Amino acid sequence: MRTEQPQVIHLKDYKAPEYLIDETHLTFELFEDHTLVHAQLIMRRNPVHGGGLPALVLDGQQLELVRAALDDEPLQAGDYQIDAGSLTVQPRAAQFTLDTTVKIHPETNTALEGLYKSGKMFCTQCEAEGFRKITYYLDRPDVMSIFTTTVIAEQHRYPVLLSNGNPVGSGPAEDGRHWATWEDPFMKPAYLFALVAGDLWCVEDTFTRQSGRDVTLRIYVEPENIDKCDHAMVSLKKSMRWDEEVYGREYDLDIFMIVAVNDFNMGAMENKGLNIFNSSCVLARAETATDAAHQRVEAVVAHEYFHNWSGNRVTCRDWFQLSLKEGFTVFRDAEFSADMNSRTVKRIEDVAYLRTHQFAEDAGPMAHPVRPDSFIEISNFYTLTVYEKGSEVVRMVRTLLGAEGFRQGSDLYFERHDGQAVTTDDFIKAMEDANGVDLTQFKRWYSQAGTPRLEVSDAYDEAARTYSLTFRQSCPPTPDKAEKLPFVIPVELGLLDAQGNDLPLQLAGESSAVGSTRVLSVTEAEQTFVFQGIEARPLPSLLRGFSAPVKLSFPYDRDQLMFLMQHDSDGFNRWEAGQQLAVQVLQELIGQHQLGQALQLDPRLLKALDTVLGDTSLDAAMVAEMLSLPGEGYLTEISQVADVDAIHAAREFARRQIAEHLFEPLWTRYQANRAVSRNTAYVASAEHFARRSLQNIALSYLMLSVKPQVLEATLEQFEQCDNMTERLTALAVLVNSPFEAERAKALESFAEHFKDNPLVMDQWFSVQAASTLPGGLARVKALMQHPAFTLKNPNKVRAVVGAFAGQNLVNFHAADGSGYRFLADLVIELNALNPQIASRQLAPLTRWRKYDAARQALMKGELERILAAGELSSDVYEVVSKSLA
Ligand code: 0A1
Ligand code: ZN
Repeated sequence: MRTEQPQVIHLKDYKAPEYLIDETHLTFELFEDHTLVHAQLIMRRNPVHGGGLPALVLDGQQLELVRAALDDEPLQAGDYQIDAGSLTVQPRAAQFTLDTTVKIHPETNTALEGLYKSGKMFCTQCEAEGFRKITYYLDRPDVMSIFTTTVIAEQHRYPVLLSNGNPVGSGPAEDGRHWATWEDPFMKPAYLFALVAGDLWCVEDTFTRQSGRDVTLRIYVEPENIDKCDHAMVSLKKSMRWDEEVYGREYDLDIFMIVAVNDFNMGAMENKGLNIFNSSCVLARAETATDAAHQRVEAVVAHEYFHNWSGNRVTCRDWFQLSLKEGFTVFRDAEFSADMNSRTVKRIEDVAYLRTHQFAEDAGPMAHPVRPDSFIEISNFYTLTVYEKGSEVVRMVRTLLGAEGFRQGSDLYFERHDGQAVTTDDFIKAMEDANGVDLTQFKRWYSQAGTPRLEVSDAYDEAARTYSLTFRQSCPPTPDKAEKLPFVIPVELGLLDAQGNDLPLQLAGESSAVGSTRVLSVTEAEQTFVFQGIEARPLPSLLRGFSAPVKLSFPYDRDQLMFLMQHDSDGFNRWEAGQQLAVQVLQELIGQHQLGQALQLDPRLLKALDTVLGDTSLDAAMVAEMLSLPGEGYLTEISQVADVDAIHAAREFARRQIAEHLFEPLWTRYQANRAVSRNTAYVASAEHFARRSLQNIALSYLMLSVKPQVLEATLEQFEQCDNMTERLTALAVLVNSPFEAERAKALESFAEHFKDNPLVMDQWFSVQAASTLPGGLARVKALMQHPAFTLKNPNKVRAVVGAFAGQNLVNFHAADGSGYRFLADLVIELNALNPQIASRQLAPLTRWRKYDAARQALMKGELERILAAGELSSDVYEVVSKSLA
């Protein structure tokens, strides 16, 4: 809970630490009703500062100080000051040793930050500022130290004792206890510290580094999950090889460990040599995890592994630099996934996610630059902007420099800053120095919030045979800044002739064409590019591969979009043309609904989708992506004022029309793909993901027809399949269907079968919470009474509350405000249990500006009620107060 007035921390106030910690020696004595932490810190005055010995202020929260000594002399009460957030002592020399012992209570820690218990095991989460809940320390990323950790616990309950680095000793202790000591030879900040104690089993493998040395790999899980680790292990080995091949980065310790825990606030954590994972991001096997879950495991394992270089060996100077490690690492994991699976499909998924969620954040009250200027609670800044937009910024650097130049830049960055805590400016400087370029203007992507708009118009001059494109960029005001300076926007493009072929591209002033797809740098508020030698008016394909995170507009008509859908040589832009066509058609339906007119679907959308369905040369996953209409969340994001009911009605109408008019081709493709699935054992590979994704989207359309043969097929798939992807889709299709008896029976048999598997039950919860059938809130409340539900487990909260407020928009935004009231009550309750989760669940309420006046009033009313609830954590306080500002 917030114990003092919330303080705003500013980047401009950064000051190097007064003292450094060369060595950190920790001993943990774990008991059932408390834990003792002994810390010995070998410290010295930071030489970057002048003389004098200012007071030493160590961070510490919720710690009971048992003992403190300075250079072996016990400190008496008057020798130090303690307040809610710190311990202050006065050093007497430039070098000294500080010993402390504190008592803490992991057994009652429901915030899941610091040392806590997940089920029967002890584990830690220290990023960003959790270490201060473990011991008094300089808990900031620019204080790096060598850690030695001893863990002492009851042998029987906690046979496995782990920490960072290499194991250096272990043995029995008194009273049925035992100990283990770990030494991490690499300097690291406290946020990378980790400790685990529990009754765990592990799968073990080895990886041989390019340079020849072996690394031991271990994945630790609770015994019942030992059969669900293979996919993560394979993913880990692929990641290690990929980082060697693509970035020239080898692993550095003799052992790399992953531990799966059930109670975890985020996806996973890159602690040095000892990654701790939300079990949902490690455990996967065909029977219990979907294709999406398999891909997520592969991506998160890679992400955490890649942090070993982009984050651990080179870390952040302060938390404003978070995107230094997160944006870069998301970019690295996205490229890894693209290399392992379908590159175009991965890009489509990422862009759809960015445009729905990050663009909404960038347009809302919590909008902030990729490198924020200030915060109250750093936990609130693990955002889509820092992660996903941050990754887009790194991607643009690569687009501008080319793959080779980018690699030279990253080599220089790692070499120059190994072992240091640095800034995003240092990252860009390495890119500049390695390539001899000036990225000063480009750096505005780090300092200016908001999503730029890029309006494009064209002109064709028949006499001169020139074609010109004019770009106008602007960026809406955000809470931090009203006026924005122009960005550097890399626009990758091509020009299509009447046959759909890319034309050679020769800009005015160039002596010959330079390729048929190229990157233009738009750097001014308005800028025109002229192409020469163009025989007839071409059709531009703009922002290929989504080369910049902007809102692009060009006045395409629907026939032109259909043409691009079929002919664009850029797979991403073929999909994008289909999306834009669907957006135009859906917006027309929304308008009709608002005017009370009968809905009339433009048949061109049906024709375009029919063509896609009939194109057997197209990758099945691409067909599935192109059949997916833009989501309600995206349609909300691009509306001035989102009409929730009209959006839902329009989209559902279009889906039904598609099901009706394209029943035959959908049925054919469903049956063909289901037949293959029926006769093929599950494989987690791109080709198999593709088949199942087409099969499953086809089934979800087909069910809208309510035909008996589709019900029969759904039940057959539900009962006979060998994997969770097919089973869960069949269940979701039934849950959203009018077949009540079949729905109830399927839900019951699923729950009976999987009741002991919490991750599968999360899926069972979330398909129901996301069902847009009427009565959503009542269903959600009933789900929360289910014995498998608990507010203490973040995955359960996300599965029920997150799915309801984030995906079930018609029900959450019910006009009577019942959804809002429910969420506010929940946030107030969660605030006391787990502030980070409470604050994340709040996001949908903060978007009130998007809705009509009546809903705005209801949403704001709930935010005000939360604010008045008192005893707010800094996490919740910051989000609520900024949303109301
Ligand atoms: N660094 C981790 C994410 C993470 C951040 C904060 C956490 O607790 C508040 C936990 C994990 C990553 O990017 O994977
Ligand atoms: Zn990360």
